[in-house]
Amino acid sequence: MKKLKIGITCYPTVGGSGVIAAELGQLLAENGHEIHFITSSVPFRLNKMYHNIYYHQVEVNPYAVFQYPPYDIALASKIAEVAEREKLDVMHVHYAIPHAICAILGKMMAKIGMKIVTTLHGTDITVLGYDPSLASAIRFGIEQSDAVTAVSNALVQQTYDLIQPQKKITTVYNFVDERVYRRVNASHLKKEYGILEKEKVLIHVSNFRAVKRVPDVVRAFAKVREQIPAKLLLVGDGPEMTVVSRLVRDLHIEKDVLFLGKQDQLEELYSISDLMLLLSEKESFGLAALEAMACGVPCIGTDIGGIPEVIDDGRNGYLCQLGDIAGVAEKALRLFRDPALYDSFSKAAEKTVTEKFYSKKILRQYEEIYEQLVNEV
Ligand code: GMT
Repeated sequence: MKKLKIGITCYPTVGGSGVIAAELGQLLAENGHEIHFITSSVPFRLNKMYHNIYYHQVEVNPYAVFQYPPYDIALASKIAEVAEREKLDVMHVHYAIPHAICAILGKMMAKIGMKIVTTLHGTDITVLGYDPSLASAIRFGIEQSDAVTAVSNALVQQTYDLIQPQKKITTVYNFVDERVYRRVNASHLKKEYGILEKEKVLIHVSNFRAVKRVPDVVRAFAKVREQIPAKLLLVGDGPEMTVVSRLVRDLHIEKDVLFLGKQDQLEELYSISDLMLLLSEKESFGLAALEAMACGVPCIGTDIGGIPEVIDDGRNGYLCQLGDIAGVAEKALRLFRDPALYDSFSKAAEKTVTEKFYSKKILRQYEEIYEQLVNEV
């Protein structure tokens, strides 16, 4: 394939969409494309030097008269500046609003023929899509993009239901970097955290927003722990943390719940875990579940959004109804009490990643989209 100049915009802070954008940029660079990140700070997973990855910072003017700093305008101007100077072939933005709108505006300012690819990640549709004041802007961003992808079939359907755009939306699943996400020897961590060999380790990783239903995770864990020795690793931080800490205290399980805060090197934490819990009420994909599965950790998730496209119920994990805490605990115990069943789930989890969500396969799907657009007359 012809090597392209590709701009990428995402929210660079911790979050699945930023992770995917940063890792996609690295894989594209490894395939010989020239990558220009145009973001408000360096994407947090972008921690290796590549000669063909550039980073252009969006500076927002703090002019006192502005009640709200104009990030969108600053980003559009930066996209225009970079696109024009570097002659970008493609601008790939993650999130319909504001990023697709900024790319459309940037392209108009730059007056060049660059193509715009927009990837929908979830909350831009499943939360903002319910706001009537934003729905037309989201529809505009989608319809004016040259190609639109979404991270699951469920999200494609939700976008059509909520936003009703006249545009083809293609599912391109998320992926993990298999070189990073694999089972590693991190047994020293167990000792350091004071986790006993006989204890099962459950893990939850998220940004602790209300949609993640972390209290359900804690309640399900408390039921498991009534039956077998177990520890819960809570990884991440966010608005629900106070509620979660209070619940842990009220349930008197403080000594078995470890609040680890925001962490890198998640593969080490997954490698000491036996089960991942993702009990969200909205989840367009569930990248954290995929990362855990890549390390051989089965996952129990809610039967919501894109989670059933990641968890194959009864094969590599289990699905439960939202809020079915007793069901989650019962399924976790079933797995822990049957080592042969557990082993088959763990192997199936790894296989799902290498077959359905293999990074090279997903990379190729994005490359084909870019290729088709730049070859259009
Ligand atoms: O889940 C979040 O709160 C973060 C959000 C984001 O923008 O990073 O995650 C969304 O995108 C991820 C990557 O595609 C998906 O794995 C998450 O399922 C999705 N979150 C929701 O739909 C709530």
